[in-house]
Formats: sequence, C-alpha cells, structure tokens
Amino acid sequence: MRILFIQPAVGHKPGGATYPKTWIMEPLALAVLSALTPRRVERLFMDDRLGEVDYAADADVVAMPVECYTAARSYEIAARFRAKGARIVLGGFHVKLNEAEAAANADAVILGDAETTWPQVVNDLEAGRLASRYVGCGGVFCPMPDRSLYAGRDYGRLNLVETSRGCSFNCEFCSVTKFFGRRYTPRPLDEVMTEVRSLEKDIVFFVDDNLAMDVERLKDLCRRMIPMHMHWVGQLSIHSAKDDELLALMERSGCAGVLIGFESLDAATLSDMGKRVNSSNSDYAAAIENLRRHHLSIYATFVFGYDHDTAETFERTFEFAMESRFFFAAFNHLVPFPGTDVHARFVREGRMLHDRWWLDPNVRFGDVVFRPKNFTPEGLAETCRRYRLRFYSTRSVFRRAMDVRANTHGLLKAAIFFASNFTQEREVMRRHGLPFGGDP
Ligand code: B12
Ligand code: SF4
Repeated sequence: MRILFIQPAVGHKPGGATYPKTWIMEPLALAVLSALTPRRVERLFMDDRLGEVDYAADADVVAMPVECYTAARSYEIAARFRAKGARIVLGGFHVKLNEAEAAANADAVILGDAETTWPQVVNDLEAGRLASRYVGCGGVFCPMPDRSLYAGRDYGRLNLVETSRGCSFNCEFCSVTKFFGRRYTPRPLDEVMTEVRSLEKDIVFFVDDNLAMDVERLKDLCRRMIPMHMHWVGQLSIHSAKDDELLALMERSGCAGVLIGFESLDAATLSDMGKRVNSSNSDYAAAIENLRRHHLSIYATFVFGYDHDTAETFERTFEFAMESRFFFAAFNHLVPFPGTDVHARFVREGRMLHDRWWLDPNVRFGDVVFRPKNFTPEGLAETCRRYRLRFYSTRSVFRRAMDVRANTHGLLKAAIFFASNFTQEREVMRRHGLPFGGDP
C-alpha cells in the first residue's frame, strides 16, 4: 500500500506568486502520521505550500491535515485524487469541528488525535475495511515524529516540538478549547527532551497552545534545556510574565522570545472575549518590562472588531505597540472560525456575511466575514492592513530596534530582528487577498 501525505496550502494566487514564507514550517502532524505508519507501507510526501502537488502520483491513500483556512484547498486536492480511485483520509482541527462537511469530501474522517487512531486506520485500509470515522481519545503523544519526511525541503531554522496539548482557558474566538475540550495534556518531559536531543537544528519552536499552563512544569523544562545550549520560542499567556524565577530560567535556557496574546487594551473588550487571564493580569507595562529585563523579545498579538473597538482603538494600540518596542505585532481582525463561541454568537445575531465563508470563492484571506459594530467589514479589513504595514515600515523597525535589551541584544539577535522585520511588509502583501483554494 502506498500512502501520500499532503500538507495543503491556504490557496495560491494566480501567476505563480510566492506563498507567504513565514507560514511554511515543518508540518508536524504529518511527521507524526509517518512515525505511526508501519515500515511495510510505502510513504510519499508533498507540500502544497512549496508548489509540490503532483496529481499524476500513484497513491492508494491520500492523508491530509485540514485547518479552516486550508479546507477549500484540501477538498479540491481530495476530489482530484478521489477521481483517480485513491481513498481520502482527513484529520485536524477543521475536520473535528465540521465533521459532516469534511466527511462529504473524504472516505474517512479522524476526529482528534492520530496517536490513538492512525494505526487502526492503516490496518483497516490494508484489510479493505476502512470505517468512515475514527475518534481519538487523546492523552498520548507520538514519542518521536518522523522528520525524515522533510528530507530535501528547506523549512528554515525552526524545529517544531510539542510539550503539551490544549489550554484550560476558553476565549470566545479560539478553536483550541473546542478541539481539545478544556483539557490540558502535558507530555512527559523525558520524552520531550529525547526528541529535542535528536534535532538537527538548534532553534526549537514549542508549539504548545499555552506553554505556561503549568508554570512549575515550564520551569522544569527550562532547567532541562539549559545544558542543551539551544534557542527556543513559544507561546504563553501573560500571567507567566509576573514570575521572575520563571523568566530568569527562560533566559538561561535559551528562550529568545515569546508570543503573547494581548488581544486588547480595553477591559470591556477583554471581557467580551472571555479573555479572563488578561483581565486579571492587566498591568501589561509591568509584564513587558519584566520580559525585557530578561532579554526576551515579544511577539504581541491583537484582535480588532469587537463591539467596543473604534478607529481610536487602533491608534491607541499602535502607540502602545511602538512604546513597548515589540519585536513583532499582529494586527488581526476577529475571525469567527466555525465551531467557536463567537461564530455561534454571530450566527445567532445574524451578523455573518457568508454561510461557510471558508469555502466561499468570493472570500479571500484578510476579508472580514461578519458585520462589525463600528466599522464596515471592508473598513475593518483595510484598517488592519494599514496598521500592519505601518508597524513594519522602515521608521518603525528602526524605532523598535532601539530596544537593545529585547530586540537587538547581541549580533545574532540584531541580525534576526532586522532581517525578519524588513521582510514582514512583503509577507503582509503575500497573505493579503490569498484565495482559498486554486492550483499554483
Ligand atoms: C504551529 C502553528 C502554526 C505555524 C505553522 C506550522 C506549520 N506546520 O507550518 C504558523 C505559526 C506558521 C501558523 C500559521 C497559521 N496558523 Co497556526 N497553529 C499552529 C499551532 C500552534 C500548532 C500546530 C501543530 O503543529 N500542532 C502539533 C500537531 C502534532 O498537532 P495537530 O496539527 O493538531 O495534529 C494532531 C491531530 O490534530 C491529528 N491530525 C491532524 N491532522 C491530521 C490528519 C490526519 C489524516 C490524521 C489521521 C490526523 C491528523 O493528529 C495529530 C497528532 O495527534 C496550532 C494550534 C494547535 N494546537 O494545533 C495553530 C493553529 C492550527 N493555527 C491556526 C491559525 C488560524 C493560523 C493562521 C491563519 C494564523 C494567521 N492569521 O496567520 C496561519 C495559517 C497558516 C496556514 N495554514 O498556512 C488555528 C487554526 C484554527 C482553525 N479552526 O483551523 C490554530 C488551531 C490556532 C488557534 N488558536 O486557533 N500556525
Ligand atoms: S489563552 Fe490562548 S490558547 Fe487558551 S483559549 Fe485563550 S486564545 Fe486559546
């Protein structure tokens, strides 16, 4: 049996435009699937983001991870291979949260993790008795993802590693708690470190939804990372920035920077978002100062389009982002992902502009798909785009570079700061208007 693993893109702009480079990282879910596949099965791998889908390939089975933004493209690829007789197996966030839709485009859907489902799927495929749905029960991590899958492809300097899954907060716009339930599953740190020791690259992206869900465990991870002399980045919530022992350990263990969802400066908006962890840790300035003291760069993300947001909210947030000298900042508009509470609310309130916007050929990446209160949808989308470009303008990059402690501390960090910030303007334009689906 021959299985073809495909990492789908969001879509492709016509005319051979380059896919957003910062979105192209190792597809970890596929390395997990590959590791769980018995060696007797032949494995092929293509990454659509690198323009690699070859519809002439001979495969018995095509397996793809599906996110909301990649759903249209995944279904398009599935249909082409299905027409040739291949069996289609789909898994990932979007599949669990939109089972009926995914099932209509597949022979089997996997709801949840691969670790407790995929070995059975492969057995059933070989025996010719594939079921239409498999439900993962969670709690298990693949001990060693098969990174040989990535051979011959340049995925840049980061290795992606999981140390836990899920988050017990429940923000209104987030898919994570809908996928995992409000369940946080830590992975044994011995297993994490065995994987880290096996890596060929020296920068690790810990992809956990919230690395600081268990602060004592994160300290333990840091202690184990110190002798590795590697660099790492990760995402965590703001409450962790109060813990000086943690920040000192993060610095010593090679943490270069963290992504923090600040989301909003407005208490009423944080309350609407259900972002309680931020509401109860509202001294952002103190948190930022603590992180900078430990030379930790900050990638701050903000969400705009909630009912209290106005044009003034953007200006105030921009000024805050500049004063805080963030390494990166994301000016995102609210996206009602299907399955989330905000999507259900907007449907109830009659504010969605499209039914299944993620499959609508008239919608592009960057479009606002609901009716905001104080903006037109186009106005909100355009304002986000304007502020992204302003944040990555040359003037802004030099102003933010002046934060020597966090952004340009040491030659290597300074080089990374300038190189990555100066390419962001182009990245913003590459993402903007990207269609959902379409061959390169
Ligand atoms: C790392 C990451 C990224 C990286 C990309 C990494 C890469 N490979 O290129 C970066 C930072 C570039 C990124 C970008 C974006 N991301 Co992102 N990302 C993640 C994150 C944090 C981890 C993903 C990961 O590697 N997990 C580890 C693997 C092992 O887990 P997994 O993918 O869930 O797979 C397991 C199961 O789901 C299942 N499974 C998955 N696929 C399949 C397929 C089959 C056949 C089977 C059997 C099983 C199976 O088995 C796996 C092992 O158990 C997730 C959050 C999360 N918890 O997953 C968000 C997440 C996937 N991203 C999200 C979003 C929105 C984006 C962006 C749109 C953000 C933006 N505005 O720019 C872009 C889109 C990029 C794109 N699609 O091209 C959302 C998707 C929401 C949704 N409903 O679809 C998530 C869920 C975050 C969130 N809080 O909502 N992202
Ligand atoms: S803290 Fe982050 S990962 Fe957790 S629910 Fe909120 S947005 Fe999602």
